[in-house]
Amino acid sequence: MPTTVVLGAIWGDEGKGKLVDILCNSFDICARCAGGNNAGHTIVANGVTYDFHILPSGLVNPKCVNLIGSGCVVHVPSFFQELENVQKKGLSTEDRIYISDRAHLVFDLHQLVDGLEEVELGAQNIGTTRKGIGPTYSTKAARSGIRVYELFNWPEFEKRFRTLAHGYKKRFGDLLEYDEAEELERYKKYAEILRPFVIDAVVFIADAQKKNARILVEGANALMLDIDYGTYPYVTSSNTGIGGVLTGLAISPFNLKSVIGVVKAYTTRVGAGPFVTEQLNEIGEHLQSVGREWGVTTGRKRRCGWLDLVVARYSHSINYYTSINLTKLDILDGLVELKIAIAYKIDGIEFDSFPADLTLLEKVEPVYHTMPGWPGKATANATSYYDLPKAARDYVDYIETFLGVPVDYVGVGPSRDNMLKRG
Ligand code: 2SA
Ligand code: GDP
Ligand code: MG
Repeated sequence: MPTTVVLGAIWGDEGKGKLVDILCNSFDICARCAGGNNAGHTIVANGVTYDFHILPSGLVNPKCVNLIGSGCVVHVPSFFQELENVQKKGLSTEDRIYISDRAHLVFDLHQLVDGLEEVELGAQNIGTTRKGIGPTYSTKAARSGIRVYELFNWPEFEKRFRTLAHGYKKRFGDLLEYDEAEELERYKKYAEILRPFVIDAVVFIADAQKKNARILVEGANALMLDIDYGTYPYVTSSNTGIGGVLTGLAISPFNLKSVIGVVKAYTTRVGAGPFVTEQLNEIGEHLQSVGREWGVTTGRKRRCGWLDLVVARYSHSINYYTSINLTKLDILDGLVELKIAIAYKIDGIEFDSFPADLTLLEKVEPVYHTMPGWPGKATANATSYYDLPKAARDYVDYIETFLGVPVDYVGVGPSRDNMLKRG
């Protein structure tokens, strides 16, 4: 049975959660493959707004079983807090959420270190969510990280935990105000209550594939935040692109039949780093306020600018999208003129690829294609694609032709109902 993957195509917050929730109706399993509770996925269903961070968005659909895969990093207190929050909103989670025993644990210690590293970087800071993501993937790569299953062998866990804390204390000295004994004590309790959620996810995914279960993979963050292909070092610390799906879930590459790239009708970025089409003017402010562009995890204002198809094409050349979900088209309602970056210029010379070298990116001037908006008409809450103003359909057609990928879904509002299926 083919697996579908939903991936953020740009710098995140494109509306992946909403698409995952809509698609979940046709899937048995929803699986996160990478990242941790730095992610913030919003779903508006039946008048209720849910924000998911480490939990997969498939929890809103009562028939869907959810997995936090081996490539993820899990802060256990936040996992339980989030579970409680969604239960309070009426979702039943019993026997519907599992964690891979190979996933790495994020400790409060990692979160403190995340903050200290950001302070150390000063003006060059990454603008992380301070959820401990970078330090946890760093200790994973350095082979001093601790995996979920280790919680169930307490003497060994305690030894490795103390070694980890000792290493950080040596590195940060008095700057690290941290109560090691207190955190360790809490994990003794977590070891008991976490057990029913922990599974061998390799066996789980292999069995699911044998049984022809329908698997939906929920990407977190987005390609331009990928540790290898994003705007390094202004990235998160996992593989947020298609590569992370295979390593994070041990899913058969031959089952991947559909990769949906989620692209916002304009561009946003939260945190530091290059952003060629950023609009530090009234257009940027309009997109930020009308689009309600605030971080779901940190509440930070998101930076806003025009759609950048150079970035989208680069993203497609890595993730090989089979279709696109264009979201938040309604936020462009009311604008007289729209711009789309279609090439970059450095020192008057035009090129159409996305450079790895950040010093080159600093010099880039975007080459814009200008299109008319649809002032006086609205896309918000449209119920059929063909009811959209002609100029809005032209905007969608332009993106589709430029990327050579069908735009199969168009978002015109935050709710489950505000998704137009094309074709
Ligand atoms: P981190 O915390 O180490 O992963 O941060 C590294 C960079 O990755 C960015 N990042 C994100 N970008 C967009 N959305 C994210 N999730 C939240 C949301 C963000 C928030 O849905 O709004 O609430 O601020 C997310 N998570 C990480 C981050 O900004 C750094 O640039
Ligand atoms: P994700 O991280 O990709 O899941 O996206 P976020 O939840 O961080 O941010 C997307 C925001 O846009 C959320 O507040 C969504 O409810 C909202 N949203 C998603 N699609 C649309 C859309 O088509 N139109 C509007 N107006 N809002 C949308
Ligand atoms: Mg988000």
